[in-house]
Amino acid sequence: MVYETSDAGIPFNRATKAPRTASQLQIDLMSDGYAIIRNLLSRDQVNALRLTVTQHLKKNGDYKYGGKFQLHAMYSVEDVAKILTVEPILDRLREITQPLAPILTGECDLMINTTSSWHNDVPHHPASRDGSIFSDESFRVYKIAFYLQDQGEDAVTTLKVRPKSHLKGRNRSMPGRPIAVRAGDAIVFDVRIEHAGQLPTRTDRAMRKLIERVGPFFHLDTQKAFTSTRAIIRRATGTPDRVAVFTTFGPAEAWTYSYAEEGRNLHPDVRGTLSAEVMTRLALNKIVPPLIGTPSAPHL
Ligand SMILES: O=C(O)CCC(=O)C(=O)O
Repeated sequence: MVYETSDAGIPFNRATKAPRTASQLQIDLMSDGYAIIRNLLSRDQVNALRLTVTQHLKKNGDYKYGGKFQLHAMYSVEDVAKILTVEPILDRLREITQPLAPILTGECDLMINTTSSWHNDVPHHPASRDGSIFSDESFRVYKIAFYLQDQGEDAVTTLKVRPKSHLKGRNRSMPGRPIAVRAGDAIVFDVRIEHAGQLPTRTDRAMRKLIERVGPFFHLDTQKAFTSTRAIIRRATGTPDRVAVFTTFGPAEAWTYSYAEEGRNLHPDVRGTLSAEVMTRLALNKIVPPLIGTPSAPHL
């Protein structure tokens, strides 16, 4: 289901299994595992964010998957924290987690030109192993994704999801669906849903294999060499950069704390603070500040 930014917060009032106060957006997320919100960022915000991310990742971040990543970016890039905490975005987070307050887990990724195969974002959670995370309908942890360029239905860059797979676990037989967006739209998806970004091409895979084989003889950082080789090919073919920002949130309830705790275990050394301006915005909008990266997490 696609939402216009002007639809924000319309209460849903029909007889359904969901609470009477649930919005249609909440219902769609629970049932399909994803939703699109059009025009959540203005053209100026998109341009500013794209420039900020591109410049940051020139000198910072990690080489991975043929591109570069910055994890926990709200701490390292103030302008990203500022744009992600504008009111229209926070209003949507509140709508999605209502009647509970939204919590930011602290996961906030910037990426440029990475490839990604089909996966979900919960493989590290213990409840993934026995599959119980997929059968619990009360699980509501989401990523909000901003792709900072248009990505059409047929483009290789377009995010693909397997609708409803958040309730089934890894299931390669379910059909994938491309989610076409324009820069400024947001895609919200359940972190359990199977999704894929720009799939590695045959050339990508062959190139990576070759670099992994010969890299050690030349003392090459294989991830960096893979990213650099892809960058040369992009430049030679005039392929524009693919840039995106993701942040993870959920309602102030046990699953969100437990998901964030597993993220904290994966990245125990992350520490961060947000500026007074961003903290004030979060407080005014009743959003719980990021869990990962702060000294200790509150528990229910
Ligand atoms: O590269 C993409 O578009 C997908 C990103 C992704 O898989 C993720 O954030 O979990």
